[in-house]
Amino acid sequence: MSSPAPSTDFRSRHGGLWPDRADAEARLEEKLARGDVDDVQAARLRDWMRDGFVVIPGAVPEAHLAAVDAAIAATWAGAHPRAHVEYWRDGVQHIEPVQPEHEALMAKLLDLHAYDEDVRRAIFSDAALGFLRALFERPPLAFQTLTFQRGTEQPIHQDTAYVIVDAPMELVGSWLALEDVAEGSGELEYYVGSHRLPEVDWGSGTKGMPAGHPDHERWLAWLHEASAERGLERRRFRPKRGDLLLWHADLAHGGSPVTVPASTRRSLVTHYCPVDRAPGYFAHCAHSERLPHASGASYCYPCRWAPEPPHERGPGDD
Ligand SMILES: O=C(O)CCC(=O)C(=O)O
Repeated sequence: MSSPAPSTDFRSRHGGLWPDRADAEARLEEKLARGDVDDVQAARLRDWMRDGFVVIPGAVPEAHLAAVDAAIAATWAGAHPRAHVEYWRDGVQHIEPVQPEHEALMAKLLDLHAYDEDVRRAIFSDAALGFLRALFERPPLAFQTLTFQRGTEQPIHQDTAYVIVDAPMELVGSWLALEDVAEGSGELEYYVGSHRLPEVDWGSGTKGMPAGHPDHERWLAWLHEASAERGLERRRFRPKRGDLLLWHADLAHGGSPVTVPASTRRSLVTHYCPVDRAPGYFAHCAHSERLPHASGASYCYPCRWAPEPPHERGPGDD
């Protein structure tokens, strides 16, 4: 896996997107003057540069959300035999083909965008694509989706440690609310502005954390300490159904504790990079090609089984 050449223009040794450049404000003014972005997009880009995330209310229309609900229900009922779930039991991770009984285990559905056009329409909403195009300056590639029913209680982390792209800082996450999110349901939480925390060096030559690194727990604790030292606000996301939050590759975020045990918090999470970048799994496992979508974006997915012709490929085929 390659990393972009280090540049003094960026905070990170691994480069980034134009809003990460030292002269991002001036670049934004130029884009406004040229008409490349409008006032609404410019305000969102300023939020992004300052806070490391942006919220777009009502990003996905109700009819499209209802179609996603139906796609999820159909998947649980067995409509996509190749679809997989991930769940944890006694500290052990399980990834298995979907079975109806998984639904009760708080399992997350993996990569539904691979099977379902209604899911693709939702992850490529006009609102999401407008913002991603402005950030990437080229079309996006959706390379992973996760469908949650409940709060994850995942410790606050930066995706760059776990979600690998050959240009590590050219990664964006999105969180689409599939229902109104209530207090105590394990809301997504994040430190506002934490995308600017000092960069961690795992000694791997990339931003990815080598599996089982002995400093993992220390790093998780440090994210809280460093955010608190800088007075960064720890905020919880309580969206309405259809609201979308997009976050920067290095925003420290996670799932808050579930204090109302039976509560659901249904959401669809997507990871995107620019279409000319490669997700880390391209080097390690069978995967689809970059498949064009009618929206102008592209998508791909890892294969958790032998590749099927014609558009699935083996590791390192690219
Ligand atoms: O939804 C959550 O609780 C956390 C999701 C998350 O952190 C991620 O997908 O990177």
